[in-house]
Amino acid sequence: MKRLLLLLLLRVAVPISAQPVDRAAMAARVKAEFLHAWHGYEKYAWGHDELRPLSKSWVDWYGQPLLMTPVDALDTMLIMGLNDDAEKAKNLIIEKLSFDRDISVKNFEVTIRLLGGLLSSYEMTGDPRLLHLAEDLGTRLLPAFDSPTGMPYVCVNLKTGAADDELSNPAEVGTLILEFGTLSRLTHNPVYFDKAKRAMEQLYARRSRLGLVGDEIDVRTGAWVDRASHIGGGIDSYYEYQLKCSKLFGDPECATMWDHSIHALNSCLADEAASGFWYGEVDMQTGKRTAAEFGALNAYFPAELALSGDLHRAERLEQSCFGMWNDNGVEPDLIDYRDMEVLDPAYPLRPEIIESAYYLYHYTKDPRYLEMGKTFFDDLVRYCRTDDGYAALSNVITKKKADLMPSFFLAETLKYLYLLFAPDNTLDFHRVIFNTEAHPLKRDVH
Ligand code: DMJ
Repeated sequence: MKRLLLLLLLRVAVPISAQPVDRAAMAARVKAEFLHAWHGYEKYAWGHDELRPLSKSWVDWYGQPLLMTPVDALDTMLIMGLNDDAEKAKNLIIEKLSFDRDISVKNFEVTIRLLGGLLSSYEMTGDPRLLHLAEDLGTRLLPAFDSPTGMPYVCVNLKTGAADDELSNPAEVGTLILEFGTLSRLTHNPVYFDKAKRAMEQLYARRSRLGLVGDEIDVRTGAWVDRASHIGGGIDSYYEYQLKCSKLFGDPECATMWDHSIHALNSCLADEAASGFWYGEVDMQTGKRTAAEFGALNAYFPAELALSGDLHRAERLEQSCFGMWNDNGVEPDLIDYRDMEVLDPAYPLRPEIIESAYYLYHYTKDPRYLEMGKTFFDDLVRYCRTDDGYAALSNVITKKKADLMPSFFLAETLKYLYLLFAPDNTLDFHRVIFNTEAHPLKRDVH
């Protein structure tokens, strides 16, 4: 209790600068740091998936390169106006990226990073070779959906189409429709949208009478394996895609799913605690509270609430998240919000809390969110910058670094920071929907 009181006092005492944030100067700083990280990738990991910033080496997720970082980073470069770097990255992708590989990949990760990145870069450049790569990838991923329920297996072999791993979760089942649906729209082939929509509907049909889903599901039998219901990792973007599917495609069923889901989340998971407003964890069948855990991944939710029009809850939740960040100077991956105890001290350079600040600034124009963004950026530079890139933290309390610069740092973390500070017309917010990896996909709006 003493610890909680102390933390609350410290949090109130976080200084708010008397000077307004200089947006242009901040945008220039973010862009410079993006280049610093990208040049680290270029120097030590060119042609591979991700930079290892401490050992100055590289990693390929599946033993063969799928160019995770260049594909994830390309639209950020285009948004930042880094045209020469973007051209070089695009040439690498076109010359070297091949999906004709005998490797079993995670459908979810490859969809949100590679399919999403290729599609948004195609929409920005109009280069048909990017769409061709996206279509090839989407076709190779389709066998993942060949389960008895239509919910995808976790992994699929890009060459043979062999799909495996039936123990999945709502995020992996339900975070595909923005990318697959956009691919359908651009290729005029409905098969991609239809498969992803069916998977979503099958999952939604298995919600409890409270309207909640659990943490793990068997895609062969459709039976729940873990009944823990929350908005964090493993479930998070299932909700995000219900809302965004309704906005990107004007899809009425997705809109209904979101309406029912958000009602259930606000009724069963929303939680008032001494440390703020949160969404916790309950049993999906009984609604009984099972944990008071929240983490860096959950911090996407203020953005969803804001996008749905619920600014009140969005602002309160982002304030709680900001407290979670400030307690250690960087947010941990998981806390118990009853006493703010750190349960998982890692920080893998995640974007979600920044994404939410960007959405909230867009909707409210409240300079508080610029201040927040500046805090996030300054702390990132202070604790995560290395000689040749940026490193995740293995522990936010000790600030010990880890040898990893995930591709989403360039796709999301720095993109959302840049967009927060860049001129409002840098990207027309109403004309795009960001996939869960921050790849903006064009809406059909006039
Ligand atoms: C990203 O790959 C995506 O944002 C995903 O939805 C969640 N995990 C990471 C970022 O934290």
